[in-house]
Amino acid sequence: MQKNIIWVIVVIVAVVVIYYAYGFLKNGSLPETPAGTPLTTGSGNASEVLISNFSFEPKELTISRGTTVRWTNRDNVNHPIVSDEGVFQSGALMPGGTFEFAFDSAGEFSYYCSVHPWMTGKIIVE
Ligand SMILES: [Cu+2]
Repeated sequence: MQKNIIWVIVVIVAVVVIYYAYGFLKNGSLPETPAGTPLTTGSGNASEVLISNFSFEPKELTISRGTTVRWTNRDNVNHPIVSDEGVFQSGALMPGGTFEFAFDSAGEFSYYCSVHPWMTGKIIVE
C-alpha cells in the first residue's frame, strides 16, 4: 500500500515537471520585456542611451542642464564611450554594463565608441 502511494506521487510529480518543461520550451527561455516599458528610471532627472546593434539609441539626445545620462550596453561586445572633446570617457563598457555622466553645462557633446569609431552619438544640453 505504502509503495502504491509513492508511485502515485512520483507520477504526479513527473506529469507536473513535463507540463512545465513543455511550457518552458514552447515559450522560450528568455523573459520578454513588456512593450512600452519606460526607458528612464529613477528620479526622472536621468536619461537613457541604449547601445545595441552597434549603434546608440537615440543617436542624438537633448537634455536639460544637470541631467545624468546613462548608457547601457545591450550588445555582446565591449563599447568604450569617448567624448570627442575629452569631456567624458567610460572606459571598458562590457556587455550589460552601464556608464553615467552628469551634464552640468550647456553645449553639444559628440562622442564615439573607441573600438568601433563609426559608432557616434551626440548629447545636446540646453
Ligand atoms: Cu563599439
